[in-house]
Amino acid sequence: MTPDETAFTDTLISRQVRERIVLVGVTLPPALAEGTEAALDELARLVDTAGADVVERVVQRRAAPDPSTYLGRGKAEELRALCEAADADTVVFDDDLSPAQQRNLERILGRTAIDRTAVILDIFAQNARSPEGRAQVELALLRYRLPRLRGRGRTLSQQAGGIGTRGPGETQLEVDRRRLTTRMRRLESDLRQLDRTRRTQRRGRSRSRQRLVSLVGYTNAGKSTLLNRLSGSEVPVEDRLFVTLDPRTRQLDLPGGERVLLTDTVGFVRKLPHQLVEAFRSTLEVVVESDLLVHVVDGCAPDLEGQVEAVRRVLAEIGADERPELLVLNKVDAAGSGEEARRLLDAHPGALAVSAATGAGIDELLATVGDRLRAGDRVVELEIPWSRGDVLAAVHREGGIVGETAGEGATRVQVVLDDAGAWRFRDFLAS
Ligand SMILES: Nc1nc2c(ncn2[C@@H]2O[C@H](COP(=O)(O)OP(=O)(O)OP(=O)(O)O)[C@@H](O)[C@H]2O)c(=O)[nH]1
Ligand SMILES: [Mg+2]
Repeated sequence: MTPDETAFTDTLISRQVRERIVLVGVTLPPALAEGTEAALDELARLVDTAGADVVERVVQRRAAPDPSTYLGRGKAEELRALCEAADADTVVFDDDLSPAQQRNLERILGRTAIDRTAVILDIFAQNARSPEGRAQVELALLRYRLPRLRGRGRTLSQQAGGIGTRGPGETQLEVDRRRLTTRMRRLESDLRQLDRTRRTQRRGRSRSRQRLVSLVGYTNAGKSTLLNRLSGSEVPVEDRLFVTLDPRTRQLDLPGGERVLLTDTVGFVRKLPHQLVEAFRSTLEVVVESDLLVHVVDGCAPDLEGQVEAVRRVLAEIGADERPELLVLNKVDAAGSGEEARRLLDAHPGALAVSAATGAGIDELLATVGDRLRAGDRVVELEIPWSRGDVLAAVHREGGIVGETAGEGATRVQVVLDDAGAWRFRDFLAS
């Protein structure tokens, strides 16, 4: 491996010592301070998961973020005094900081300033295990770092190996930038290769017409516990955020005798960094192609509706918001009588309450999954131009053909398709 191809796996929060962290949230109108407090509670959990200790939290109200220092210079100077008193190593902002804001803040604060995105990237970097997961996370980290290279140049230069790595007339910053983009291109090409392999495997599955069910939801909602409960497997489960990064797929036998594939994948969170969503796009493709999404909600979490909303926002970002969804309130053994849990069930007719831990409600869940998959079946009329023999062949493979007639330059086919099938052939629906 040349120096330009070595991995940049160092993270933004130190793993050698537990850093002392100050959290900063800003309330912008019309938001309420309570919302900011709740966001900071979650940020504290993220920081703890990343391996650091929160020593202070600050909530500030502002009319609008300051473009150069986010907080405003005066407030940033007050924050510096507070950091000194608390002997803090790093300040974590709940909102995204632009590279310039970050740089200016670091200068005023005299210590590292990072944002929520960086903390989430850090956790992912710690949890990634498979080669693909690691490549995805590293790519997301580099995309985050590239525009911030000036501020972080020191860290990268230390890794660069010094003498011999710098080309004639290149500044250290240029060297860093070149190494970083070379590495990014390498990762992108590795990921494309992995994606091609997966596509081939998927084509095999689509020929067998096995239905696909995906578990989605907020991180720590109990998706992996539910996968284990439903399929009798033993994927890792922990009371930590983002334990699962690599998707796991298991066979699942439904009460009707049908066998489907059940996939557990990465959990979502509010403001999931778009760099991660991008990098994980191919992993999350299984979600986009699912016949049914089982959306698992943690009945013990604060602000259930807010979490449901955050998950749906990520689903929309990956293009899976039109997939049929079954809402499942988990952990009812611990939260069954909770006021918020009851409100969620009232607000979403058809939602089920289960406990992946005790097995309560699981039989009903399995029966409902079967019903929902079958409910999608219907006869659809398609009009396929003669020039699209490939599409006609695909329809024959996937659906039960009811009737077929030749028309003007096109074949009209009546075929039984499920939701996913109808969606796949939506461009050929006869008017
Ligand atoms: N009380 C209770 N705890 C549960 C239940 N299901 C899961 N848990 C706990 O919730 C925590 C998270 O469970 P996981 O299955 O790892 O959650 P996940 O959604 O896969 O989380 P990530 O992969 O980290 O996003 C663990 O401590 C589980 O033991 C349940 O039905 N009741
Ligand atoms: Mg999990």
